Amino acid sequence: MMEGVIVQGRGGLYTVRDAEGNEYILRAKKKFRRQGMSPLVGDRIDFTPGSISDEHGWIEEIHPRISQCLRPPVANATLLGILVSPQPSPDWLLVDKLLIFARKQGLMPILIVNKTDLDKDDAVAELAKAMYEKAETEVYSVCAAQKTGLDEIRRRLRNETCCFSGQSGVGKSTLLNALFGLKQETGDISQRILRGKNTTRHAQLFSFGEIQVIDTPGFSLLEMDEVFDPVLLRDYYPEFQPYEGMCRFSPCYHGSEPGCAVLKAAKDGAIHPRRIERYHELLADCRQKWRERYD
Ligand SMILES: Nc1nc2c(ncn2[C@@H]2O[C@H](COP(=O)(O)OP(=O)(O)OP(=O)(O)O)[C@@H](O)[C@H]2O)c(=O)[nH]1
Ligand SMILES: [Mg+2]
Ligand SMILES: [Zn+2]
Repeated sequence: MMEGVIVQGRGGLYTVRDAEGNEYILRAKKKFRRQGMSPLVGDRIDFTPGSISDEHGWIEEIHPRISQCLRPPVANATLLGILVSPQPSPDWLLVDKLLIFARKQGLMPILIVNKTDLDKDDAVAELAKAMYEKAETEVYSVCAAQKTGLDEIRRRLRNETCCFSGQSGVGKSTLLNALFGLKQETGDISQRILRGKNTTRHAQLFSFGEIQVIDTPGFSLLEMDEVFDPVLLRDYYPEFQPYEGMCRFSPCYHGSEPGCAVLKAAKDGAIHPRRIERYHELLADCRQKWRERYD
């Protein structure tokens, strides 16, 4: 039996790399499907390689995961690198959802503002910093095209397995190419709709010494379809924590309750107003799904 990491999976065939860098094509044994478990990019596995006459070998065991992400579907990532750019313009609600997902799944999120060459007056980078620095989220600025800001990112990624995520066209693959001299396919932004065109189709893991990075296909829609008690939502907002226990009501959803310390902090400018606005949007969404959970 051998050991390796799944670096790619498509159509039921998995590419697995061993410690020496050799790659194998494998299929998953049927038992995994019976267990409702499907192998993910990033999984560490035991396998039997195919013999020369076989086209593929078999995944025998999947090692316990330290993290698991379903959108994008990857295992064992430690960091979620959320990319935004001036073009396509940032969907901050998507960013907030990704931050919540990451923290729920035990991934440390970081925010990367790419395409600073297109960022007039640093508007996007400045807004990102203003909104997220109190949310305990590191914000990095890079320009993948002009290769600036890369060293800081490389330093941050050391000893981590980072999954790049974000809308199609923000430059995930271009950044990966710039960071590590790769030649992953990248795609133009449609001038008509100013969106990317889903150039990357599958998650893929790359290793560079102490750094592992997973490129993933971009998306624009992210449903908070996982139903959870709306009172838990506030726990994913680090900037609320200083006010925990200071509201008149307990529990307080920080929705529209009188005497709410978080709402007051927002009004006083200590919490970014747009973060609160979007929190209320997600709270309403979460409450509705919670009410409808038995329908
Ligand atoms: N001006 C500018 N363009 C960039 C920069 N980084 C990437 N781009 C361009 O943005 C477009 C999309 O880049 P991709 O790397 O394919 O984006 P992606 O996030 O991987 O997109 P998907 O694979 O579809 O999810 C390409 O035309 C890139 O050349 C940058 O720093 N500045
Ligand atoms: Mg891509
Ligand atoms: Zn409150």
